[in-house]
Formats: sequence, structure tokens, C-alpha cells
Amino acid sequence: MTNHLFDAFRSRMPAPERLLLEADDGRSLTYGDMLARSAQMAHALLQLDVEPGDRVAVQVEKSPEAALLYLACVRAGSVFLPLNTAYTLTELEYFFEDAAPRVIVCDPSKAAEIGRLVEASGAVVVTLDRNGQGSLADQASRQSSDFHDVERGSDDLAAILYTSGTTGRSKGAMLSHENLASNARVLVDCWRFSADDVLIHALPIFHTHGLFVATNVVLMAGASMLFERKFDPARILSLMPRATTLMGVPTFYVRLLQQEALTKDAAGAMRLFISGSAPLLAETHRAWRDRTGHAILERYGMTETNMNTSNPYHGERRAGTVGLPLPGISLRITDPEAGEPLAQGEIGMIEVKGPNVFGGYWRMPEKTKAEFRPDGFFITGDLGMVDTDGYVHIVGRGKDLIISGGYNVYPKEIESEIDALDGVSESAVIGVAHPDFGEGVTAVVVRKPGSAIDAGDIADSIAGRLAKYKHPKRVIFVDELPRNTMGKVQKNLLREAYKDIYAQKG
Ligand code: MCA
Ligand code: AMP
Repeated sequence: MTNHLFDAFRSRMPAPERLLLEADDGRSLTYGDMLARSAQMAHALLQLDVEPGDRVAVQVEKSPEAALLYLACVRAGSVFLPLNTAYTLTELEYFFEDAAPRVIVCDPSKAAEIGRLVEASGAVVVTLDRNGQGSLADQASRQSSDFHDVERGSDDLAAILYTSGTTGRSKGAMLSHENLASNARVLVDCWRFSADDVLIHALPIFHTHGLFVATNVVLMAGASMLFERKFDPARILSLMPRATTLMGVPTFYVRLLQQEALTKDAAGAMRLFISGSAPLLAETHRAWRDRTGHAILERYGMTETNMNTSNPYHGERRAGTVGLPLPGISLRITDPEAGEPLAQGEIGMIEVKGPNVFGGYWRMPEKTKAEFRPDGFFITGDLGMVDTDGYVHIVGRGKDLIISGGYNVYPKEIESEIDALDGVSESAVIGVAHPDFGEGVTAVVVRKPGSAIDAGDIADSIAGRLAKYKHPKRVIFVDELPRNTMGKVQKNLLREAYKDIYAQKG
């Protein structure tokens, strides 16, 4: 037995002088640099007493060092636990308590506060900054660049990624070495990635899309990437002549289309544009094809499963669909309540099974059990149907989830914050069509009698508690919420009533 995931990368690694990554500050890493520096960082982790299976929680800005830290964690046999840089201390506290990390790597600006937060737990708090004395990068620079990778098998954990739950509590999806390796291999084949590819990587690296779909695919193909800290449409356009592929959330494509310079010529060197994490509107797909001559390839995945389906590389990329199940992955549509498979063409719950599907939620056996069928299929919470040609259409969500600019927002979490305020009787948080973010987080609030609480008060109370992307873009006050005979709030009626509030003017 060796290190299952890193060996998979290693087996396809190109010559050491080949470029792996070029950052937007001009720094670059070859494959040889990556091997040497991830080895040094793995040594530094072991010096912090990280043992196989220990969690290493990471909340840092995107940088070459952050990518190396991910690989160092894999090589050191630890479990990588990335956290959105937008998370507040209030949000972080829950993750640290739940995951009990051995090491927490964070930005220098947060180190003292996080240190106080986890004082009793014995977790070690370190920073990553490359100029900071005593930081992990600094300690790594003094280590050997040879490292004997810690042995890890296919079922051992490589990462835990938190994904919010409908109850408001985040669940840690446990992803094994084989979950990640198998999916990266399949995607390289399906999307025809090779060592000649240059990916424009402008996604954050704390979620599945930027970390596993983008970075793992590049590593598994021996390709290279232009590693951008921020998505800046003008800059992305300027990189296209040097690149071959782009992966993005639909907001990337919407914003790029607003650039006059986006033309067939501008995209002339590119061979593939991929979209995922949220529904790509058919109109965006059409507009992109008209402007660039390229049909965007849409795919569908989840934190728990990595990628499940993809439109074909060769063959029709059908707008408004997420394509066909990937090789080795089974997908079926079932009756959401009974769990019985439905006939082709019927709408129901999307369930998936395959080597990509996670083992369960960290320390939540009951939740895990509830989301798997006895025959091993995972219940995604997405509603869909399969057309006569086998293309999967996602037609809605069985789960109460908003996706804003590719980030998932669970209404319950925001409703709990708002409901706790003096002056609020109750609230309902909904997603409403938004021209930029796909869906805009919108709060519908009922005041307590006599209360004068306003949108500003609500914004002030949430600031500092919830990550910015979760904040309602609009707060609407009503006398009462619509309810059905069972007393359940009818969010569909609210979504209908406010469907035009973000409509583009003119
Ligand atoms: C930023 N803001 C947002 C979002 N991002 N608000 C709602 N939704 C968002 N996604 C806030 C900012 O804090 C700011 O607030 C205001 O909106 C405008 O910011 P702006 O500068 O326009 O935003 P940005 O920094 O350009 O970011 C937009 C973005 C970013 C580039 C689309 O959100 C992004 O990188 N999204 C990708 C997320 C992702 O990787 N998802 C994959 C998850 P203020 O003005 O008040 O300061 S993995 C997944 O979903 C599955 C597995 C899958 O299938 O891939
Ligand atoms: P998460 O696991 O939190 O990152 O989000 C996964 C969810 O994003 C899925 O369950 C879907 O609801 C949604 N999703 C991902 N890709 C797509 C897509 N191409 N079209 C529609 N929804 C998508």
C-alpha cells in the first residue's frame, strides 16, 4: 500500500521542468517544484505532530502555497479541511468544534482570535504567509525536499468538506482518496485533458469546484494552470490567448458576456469552456455560442459526490441539461417519498452511486443513514428527469437551498439569525432570480406588533456573524407569511410574488 491519491497524480506526472502553475503575481511552480515544496510542507506538518487521519483545517487566501498545503496534507496522510475565507469567527467556531482539527492554518490577521477560540482544544494554530517568521511556509523552507509519503489506502480519508444542511447545521462530507482519484481520472478522460492543456483557474480553492474538479484534473493530466486569486473578467479575457480551457460557475459566463472584447477571436485559442455548481441558463449558453462559437459544457456535481454527470465532449452539449452520467457512475430517478425507481421521462429524486460517492458525514451516522438507500444509492436532494437520449435535466430542488454565484446558502441558517432578533416575529428566506448571481438571497420578514425594525437593523445584526455572500440582498417586510393548511410556509408563493425584484432594468 502506498499513498493512493498522490500516487495517482505521481503516475501521470510530466517531466519535472514542466509548468504546473503560474500565479497572478508572476510566481510559478513547475512539477518538480511542487514535488519538492509539498514534501517540505509535509515534513513541517509531521513536526506539528500531525498523525494519519488528523484533520488540518485551512482558511487562507488562494496562493501557490495554499495549493501546496493541500498536497502536503495528502502526502502526510492527514485529512484536508478547507474553509471558505468569507466565514466569520462565529461560523468557524462550529467547524473547529465539530471537526476537532489537530492543526489550523489561517491568515495572520485571524491567528490571535482563532487561537483564543480553540485554546482549550489543544489545536495548533499556524499561519501560511511566506514572509512570516515561524509560519508553516517558513518552517517548511528549512525541511528536506525528500519525503516518504505516508501510506494511505483507497478508502482512507483525504478530505472533509463542509456542506450546509437543511437543518442549518453544516455536515462534513468525508471524501476518500479513491473518491477523489476516480473522479479526477474520469474527468480527464471525458474532457480530453492532456499535458498540453492550460486551465484558467479563477475559482476559490476551498470548495469542490476549484479544488477537486479544477486542481485535481490539472494534476491528473499533467497539465498547467493560470492561478488567479480573483475572478476579473477583463483579466480572464487577456489570459485566453495563452490558455486552452476555463472552468467556472454561471456567473463567470454572465459577466464575461458583458465584455465587449469577448469575440470568436478572443476565444480562438480555447478548446473548452466548462460550467457547473449552479444551473446555466439556456440563454447564457446560446449567447456564448453566438459570441464565441463554443458550446459551454455543463456538468453536475455535489460536495458529497464530486461530479456525477457531464455533457459530452464530442456530441451535442444540450443547453439546460447537465448531460449524461459519467462512466462508472449510476444515476436513477426515484419517487422522493417511496424511493421506487420511476419510468424514464418522469420527474423525481436524483440518486447516484459510484466510486465518487462519499462515505458519510463526519460524526453524523444518523444523517448519513437517512441520505442513502439500502442498496447504496445516495439521495442528492435534487429533482430531475432523464430524457429519451439519456440527458439529465435538473428541474428543481427537493432541498431548501439557494445557490448564489455558485455558493450554497441554506435559508434555515439565515432565518434562525433573523428570527432571534427583538422585533422580528418570523421570517422566510428565499432565492429569487438574479441576473448576476443566478439567485439572490431574499428575506421576507414579519415584524412583532409595534416593532420598527428595518432592513438596516437586520443587516447590522448579521454582519460579523454570517459570511457576506449569505447576507440578504433585499429584505421585504410583510404582515404575514403565506401558509398551507398544515401551517407550513409556502415559499413557492413568495418566490412567485417577488420573482421580478432583481430584474435587469432597461
Ligand atoms: C460575492 N458576493 C456575493 C457572492 N460573491 N454575494 C452573493 N453571492 C455570491 N456568490 C458579495 C460580495 O461580498 C460583495 O458584497 C458583493 O457580493 C459583490 O461582490 P463582487 O465583487 O461582485 O463579487 P466577486 O468577489 O466578484 O465574487 C463573485 C464570484 C464569486 C466570482 C462569482 O462568488 C465566486 O468565485 N463564486 C464561485 C463559488 C464556487 O466556487 N462555487 C463552487 C462550490 P459587498 O459589495 O457588500 O461587499 S462547489 C459546488 O458547488 C459543487 C460541488 C459543484 O458542482 O461544483
Ligand atoms: P454543493 O455540494 O453544496 O457544492 O452543491 C451541490 C448542489 O449544487 C447540487 O446538489 C445541485 O443542486 C447544484 N448544482 C451543481 N451543479 C449544477 C448544475 N450544473 N446545474 C444545476 N444545479 C447544480
